[in-house]
Amino acid sequence: MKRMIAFAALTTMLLAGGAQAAEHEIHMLNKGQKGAMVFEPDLVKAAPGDTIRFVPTDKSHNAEAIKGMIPEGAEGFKGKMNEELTVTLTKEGVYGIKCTPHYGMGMVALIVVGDPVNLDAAKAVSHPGKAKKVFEELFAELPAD
Ligand SMILES: [Cu+2]
Repeated sequence: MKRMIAFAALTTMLLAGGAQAAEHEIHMLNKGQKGAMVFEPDLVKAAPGDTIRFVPTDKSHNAEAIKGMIPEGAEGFKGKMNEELTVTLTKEGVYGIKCTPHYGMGMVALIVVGDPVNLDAAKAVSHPGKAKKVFEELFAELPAD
């Protein structure tokens, strides 16, 4: 009997943990608050297990994890053009995201899941065109420790 109660408590805990996972929406836009071709918001703070939903609000965009800008052990992803992409991020760290056709125009986003354990590695990645400046600004918004 005792064992059953313990099991029930564990199940409740697991269910509660699942319910707490949040979903974050990032819109892919031709024009946003920061200008043309943007992810909005372009900086998301999430907890491990949270889901990110990339919404193709405007056409001709996608979301792709940038090589070298995801935590070790995390799986990369690449969304199809004009399609919604939902990813669940379980590994702690920062995730750099680009829109494949608008990377050089600075259409990038940064997602921080828990501790930014791979921050240095992610910062060391080089970017084309305007993406370099946008990432510098995004990294500057993170709390220094
Ligand atoms: Cu785009």
